[in-house]
Amino acid sequence: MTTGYVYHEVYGWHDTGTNAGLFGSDPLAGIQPYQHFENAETKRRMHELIVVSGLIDHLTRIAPRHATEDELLRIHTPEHIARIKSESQLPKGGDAGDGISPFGKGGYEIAALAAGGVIEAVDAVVEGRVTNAYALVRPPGHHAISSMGMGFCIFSNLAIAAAHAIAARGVERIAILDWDVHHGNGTQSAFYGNPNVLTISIHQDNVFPPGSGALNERGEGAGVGYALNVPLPPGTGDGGYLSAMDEVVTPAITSFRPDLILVASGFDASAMDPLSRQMVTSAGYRSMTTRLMDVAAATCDGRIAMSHEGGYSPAYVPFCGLAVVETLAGVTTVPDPFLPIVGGFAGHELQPHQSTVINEAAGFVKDIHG
Ligand code: 9RB
Ligand code: ZN
Repeated sequence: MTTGYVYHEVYGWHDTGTNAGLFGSDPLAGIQPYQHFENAETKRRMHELIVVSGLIDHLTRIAPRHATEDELLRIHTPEHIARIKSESQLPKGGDAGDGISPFGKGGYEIAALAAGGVIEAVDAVVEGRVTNAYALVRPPGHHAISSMGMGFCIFSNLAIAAAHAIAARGVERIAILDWDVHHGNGTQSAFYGNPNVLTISIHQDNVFPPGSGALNERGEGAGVGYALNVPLPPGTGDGGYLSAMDEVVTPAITSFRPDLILVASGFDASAMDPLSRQMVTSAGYRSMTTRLMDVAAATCDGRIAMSHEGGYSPAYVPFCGLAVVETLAGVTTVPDPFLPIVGGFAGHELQPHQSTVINEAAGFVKDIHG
């Protein structure tokens, strides 16, 4: 078993500027310049931990490439691509589309390298060069829709890679799990009418995008039943997340019988994240990965490719990410020093109000067929 790994230093050069978290500085309104929430640090530190821990010696490095315009066009409109390309040439760059997702000069090329990095990870898995793969890319992708970027995302990296696998590699059925704490609206919208791509998003109920990702978003037309959402209440910890894996994700993927499993892997459901109110620990992410590898072994010879999304705790994301990539590779390196603290928080066990949501989503699994 081998695990592929994509990273490039220039992912850290995607420049989101000096926004105070979300908002541009505005001294007259009391907003002091700071860092954008989506800055390089969490991802750069995860990569460095992968190197320093020695995990890198167990991984097969995969070089990213730029996604071509034709590859981007499988998901995005020509107008969106042209606008990003032209703003990318401006001295101060532009914005992905919603006014809170800035990018610096050359942002187009870095975003195309993120999408192309995920394509390369998927190709390596589909061609059997590796069993599974993790693409530690930036900018993230799962909120970007056909006509615009949003929520810090420029291009829909994972949807572009899935469309590539189908159009260029003959893959027929793909299951996409999104465990980022926010709703994977962009990935979902790309395949909303498509019964050959199952999208499952586990997220904190109604955080971002506002009003997106409710239980009743289930697909349209021929795709009805092939979008699943599990909007967990705030405060959900390892028990709730593992229950969602056991009661919804595993049965759904087992029924669907995919050829390939993709994961939008954000770490913003962690117990240390500043943008959400969930409590997942590195042990939780480790167990979720094991659960997914088990269902992948049973359905698609273990083929999993993961694409990095959000996660905003510079201290904790590296240990959550390490746990996932270690599990994919079947090795352990350094322990998570935070685990005794965050694992000791009260409330990790599955709670009744979490079960209510999970059971409702589990009720939709009967409509999924292979
Ligand atoms: C603004 C809003 C956001 C936008 C994006 C995120 C996180 C994305 C992520 C969080 C909050 C709303 C500026 C809503 O990590 N995805 O994985 N907030 N955006 N309203 N307004 C005015
Ligand atoms: Zn997120």
